[in-house]
Amino acid sequence: MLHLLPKFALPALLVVTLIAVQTPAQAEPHMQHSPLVIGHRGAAGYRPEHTLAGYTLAIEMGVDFIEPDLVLTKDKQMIARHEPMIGSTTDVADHPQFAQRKVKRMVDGVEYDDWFASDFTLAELKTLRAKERLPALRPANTAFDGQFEIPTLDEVIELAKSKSRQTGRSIGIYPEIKHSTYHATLKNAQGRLQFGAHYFEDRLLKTLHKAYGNSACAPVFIQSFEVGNLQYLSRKTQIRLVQLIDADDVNPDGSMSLVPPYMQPYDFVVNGDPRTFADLVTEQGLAFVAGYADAIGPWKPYLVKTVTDGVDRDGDGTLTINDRRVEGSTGVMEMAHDKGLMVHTWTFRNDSSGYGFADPQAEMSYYFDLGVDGLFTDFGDTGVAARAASSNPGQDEHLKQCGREHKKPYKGHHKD
Ligand SMILES: [Ca+2]
Repeated sequence: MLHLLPKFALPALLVVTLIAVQTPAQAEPHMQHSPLVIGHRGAAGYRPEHTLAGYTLAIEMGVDFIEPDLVLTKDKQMIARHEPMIGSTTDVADHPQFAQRKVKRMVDGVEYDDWFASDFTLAELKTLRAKERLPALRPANTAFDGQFEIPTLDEVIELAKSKSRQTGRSIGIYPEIKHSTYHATLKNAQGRLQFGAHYFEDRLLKTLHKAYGNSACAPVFIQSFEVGNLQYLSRKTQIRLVQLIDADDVNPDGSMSLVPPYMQPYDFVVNGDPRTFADLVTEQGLAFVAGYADAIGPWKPYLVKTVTDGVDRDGDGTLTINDRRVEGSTGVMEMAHDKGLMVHTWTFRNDSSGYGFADPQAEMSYYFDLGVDGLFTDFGDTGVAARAASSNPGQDEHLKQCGREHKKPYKGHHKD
C-alpha cells in the first residue's frame, strides 16, 4: 500500500528496487562454454586488431570470449591496444599535428621510437583510425584501414553485453593488463609518476566490478605476463586470473628458447627474481602460480613438443615450422590440471605459426583433443569448427565455482 507510506519512503523504495534489478552479476547468465574459443585481439585474421568491428565479427563467428589488450591514455582511460606504442596499428603518422609526439622510450628494457598512448588524451586518440598491423600477410584487411576508432574498455564491455543479450550466449571478455610495471613507473615531463603503482589494476577492477560484480562467475578472465600484479589482484577480486607464459622461440629439438625480453616476467627482471617463464610451468612453478591464479596461458609449444627433423611433411618443397614432427604432450597441461589450473593456450592462426601442423583446423582440433580448456585464435570461425570436429566439442556449463571462495590466499612474500 504505497499511499500509506511516508512521502520520503517512495523514492527510497524505488532506489532499492532499481539497485536490486540492476545488480550486474545477477544479470549475467552463469553459463560458459567449455572448452573456450577466444577471439584473439578480436578477429585479427579478418579485421584490423582491437576494433569493435573485429570483436563483433569474432562474436558472430561464435567465439565465447573476446580479448581486449589494455593500455592507459594520458587522461588515465583504458583503451584496447596491444602495446603502448600506437604507430603500427593506427594512422597517427598521417596526423601532422602529432608529429612532435614521436619519442624514444624504453618499454620492458627495449627502446622504441614511436607514438605512445600515454602521451595522448582519449579525445585525441579518438581522432585516429585503426590500420592493419600485418599488411603483407593480411592484404585483404587493409581495405578496412582508416575506418575504425580505437575502442575503450567500456565500449568493449558494452558490445559484449549487448551481443550476449542479442544472441542469448554468454560473450565474455578476456582483458590483458599490458606492461604493468611500465605503466606503474612511467614518469611525465615533470618527473612525477604518471599513473603510479597499481593505478592500472585498481582502475580495471573498479570497471569490471561495476560491470560484472566481484565474482568468479563473471564472464571475465584477467591476464598478464607479469606476476606481482596478478598476486595483487588475487587479494582484491574473485574475478578469474590468468598467468601468461611466454618464450622467445622454440629450439629445433623442441625445447624452449628463452631470450629477453621474452625470458622472464618483467617484474621479475626489475626485482631480481631469477625465475624464467619456463620455471613457472614446472611442478614447483605451477604450485606457485596456483597460489594466486586460476589458469595459465602458455604459448602453445609449452604444451606440445615438436622437433625439426628435415622431413617436408606437407610436401610443398620447403622446410618450415609447419613440417616439424609432433611428439605429443610435454606434460605441462596435465601438471597444471593436477594443480587445479585451467589451461588456455595461444595463438592459433590460419596464415602462420602452425608448429607441426600445415592445416590450422587440424592443429586446433589436436589441442582440443589433448584437453586444453581454451585457445586464442585470430580466426574464430576456424576455432569454432576445430572444436566441433574434435573429440572435445564441450558444452554450455554452469560455472561450478560460483558463490564459493575458490581462490587460495597468496601466502608468499609480496610487495603491495
Ligand atoms: Ca613444407
